[in-house]
Amino acid sequence: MNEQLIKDVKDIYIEEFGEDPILIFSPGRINIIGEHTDYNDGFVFPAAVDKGIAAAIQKSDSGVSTAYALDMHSKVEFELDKLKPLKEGSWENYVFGVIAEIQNRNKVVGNFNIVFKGDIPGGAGMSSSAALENSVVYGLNELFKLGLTKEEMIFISQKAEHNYVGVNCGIMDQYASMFGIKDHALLLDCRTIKAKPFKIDFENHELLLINTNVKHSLSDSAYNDRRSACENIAKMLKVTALRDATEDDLATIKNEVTPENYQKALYVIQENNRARQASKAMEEGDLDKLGSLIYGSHEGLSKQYNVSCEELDFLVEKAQESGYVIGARMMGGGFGGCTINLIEKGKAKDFENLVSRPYRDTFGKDCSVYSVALSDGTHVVN
Ligand code: GAF
Repeated sequence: MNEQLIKDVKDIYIEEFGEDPILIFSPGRINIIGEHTDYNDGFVFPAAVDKGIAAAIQKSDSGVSTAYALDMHSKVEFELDKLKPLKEGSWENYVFGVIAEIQNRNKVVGNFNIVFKGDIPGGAGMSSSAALENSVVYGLNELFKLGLTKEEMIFISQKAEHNYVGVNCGIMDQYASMFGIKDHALLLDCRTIKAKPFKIDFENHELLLINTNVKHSLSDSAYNDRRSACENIAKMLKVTALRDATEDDLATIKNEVTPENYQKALYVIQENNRARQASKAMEEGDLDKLGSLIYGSHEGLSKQYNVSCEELDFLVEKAQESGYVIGARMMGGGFGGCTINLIEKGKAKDFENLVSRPYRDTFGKDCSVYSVALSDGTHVVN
């Protein structure tokens, strides 16, 4: 966790509102494998990271509430009984959405002030949105003693995203951000919301992110379209979700769906199997197997699910050429953001040198390299 972030929100809170706030840190996430499986009731393998959102929050007796997004230099005053979504892309929707969803559960929130700031690069596919939502719901739960469980809080965050932000996301991001465990990744069953933690200690390998610096827009209808395509096919197959279908089941309706949607459903079924196999490979310490599943995931995301882009494909190809990256794929919703790479320890600099120049020459912009530390989930900072 970045101590400076915490200090910044605390200092500004005191400067603006003249009293000591409660401080919350809420992390972003990575995902080893299991992409676009969460809203199909499937398996995902995320972990919280040491980058995220710091929030300073306290009650207000001024008769209004205030939210201050330091990164955007943007401050808004609002009344709790007059909340409605603002235009697409407004950062306020994350805050308003969480409050509205708490109110929908008949819990009473009083006026408050919040100041927040983050260090997750925008559009990196590392879930700055879930980190923000979780920081707000967690902070309000602390402040007004709402008695919400962590599980209730993540569903509030998810609903805020659906109803105020307009993205019909699954539960992976909110779960990972809330329940993260230091040095662990979580194999989450998105149907039961039960996770198995795996200590991430690859001996000779590590995880490395490369950001394409291409910003995706999840609320771009592409995400929601894919979700409804999956749900329609599940309905045609008379199953609750694609998690319950096999490749053979899908083949029975091949002529009734478009070839594009057939490939998308096939991807989901295969990716769900890859996520399960990945957990087995981790249990057995079979990193080569894990790596090839990760490459397989990218192939599916790119060719079947169609959520990659040239920049992501380029970075994965370079990883394959390197000889020391044993698995690489795009991570998150897609259309930009980061690749996640399973790379031999000590080779990060070599890889950076291998990709940086050709990336700039090809796309006219730089990519950025981050190493990640796996961290605890949303918590109060003392
Ligand atoms: C985004 C969504 F928010 C998640 O729920 C998940 O579907 C992911 O894309 C793709 O795996 O991060």
